[in-house]
Amino acid sequence: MKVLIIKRKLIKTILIIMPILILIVIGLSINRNKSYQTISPINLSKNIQFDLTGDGQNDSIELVKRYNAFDLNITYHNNSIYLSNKIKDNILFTLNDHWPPKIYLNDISRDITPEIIVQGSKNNSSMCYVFNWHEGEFFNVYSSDKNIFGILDSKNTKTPQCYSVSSSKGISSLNSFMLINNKLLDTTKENFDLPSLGNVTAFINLVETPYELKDLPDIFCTSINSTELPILWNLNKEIYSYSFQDAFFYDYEWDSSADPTSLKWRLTFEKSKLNGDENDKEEIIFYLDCKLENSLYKISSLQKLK
Ligand SMILES: [Ca+2]
Ligand SMILES: [Ca+2]
Repeated sequence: MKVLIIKRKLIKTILIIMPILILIVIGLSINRNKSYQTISPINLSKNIQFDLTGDGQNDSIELVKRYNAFDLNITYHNNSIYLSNKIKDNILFTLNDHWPPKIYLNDISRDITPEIIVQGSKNNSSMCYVFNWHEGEFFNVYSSDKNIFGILDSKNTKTPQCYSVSSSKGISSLNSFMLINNKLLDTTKENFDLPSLGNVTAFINLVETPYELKDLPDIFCTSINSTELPILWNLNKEIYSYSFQDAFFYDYEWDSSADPTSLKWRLTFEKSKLNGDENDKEEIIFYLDCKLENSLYKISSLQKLK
């Protein structure tokens, strides 16, 4: 009789605890998805440490102003290097208040150590570099003056591919590569298209147009949150003008053939006061989500920072 009561109690306890455990697991997985889906560069104002050399020891990246230019200083294994020493003219980026450098870490070569992707401006034009750690040294494996850079197959079963493209020249300027065994493999001849580029380019044009449009082009998903589109009518274009600077993107959901179904974009624009002087400029940032809808990649979410 006693054994039966204990068994009942045990079953009761399990019935109470199980749903709680399931809820905790679901909650954790949602949180993991959330943090995974943010598309933010490294916050250089905080002293955040990363292992850039794959030895389990944290290293640090610091943005510094040096010789009238922006430089990146990396401290690792008691060494310290400037990434500008790894490129031809020794200037990563020129100083620019409304177009500061952004750093993204992503393991493009899938060897545990992240590649360092840096976007910024040199004499008011975009510049992008990829640095890779290999055999005890940092190397500049890729440089481009195109203003859009991103990664497809970023976290699926395929090898990640990087893409760069000029927003003004469009798809004909598309360039792509993979990093295989720390060597760059040019895949440009195999890639003719970039999912969501068409509608993101239309979005860039929409923001740059010097007046507010009455009707929006057909680039948004019907499911887009109704609070998000009004952002486009609140840009005060009678006072400000907008000029696209650069963008970074990656894919984060795929279909059964590992083709992307969802992509995230981060776009920066120069916001200038009409009739203002050179100092009346600032950077504004848009976050876009693009989803495959009826075989088109449409914008499913739009957010503005600043
Ligand atoms: Ca390290
Ligand atoms: Ca790597």
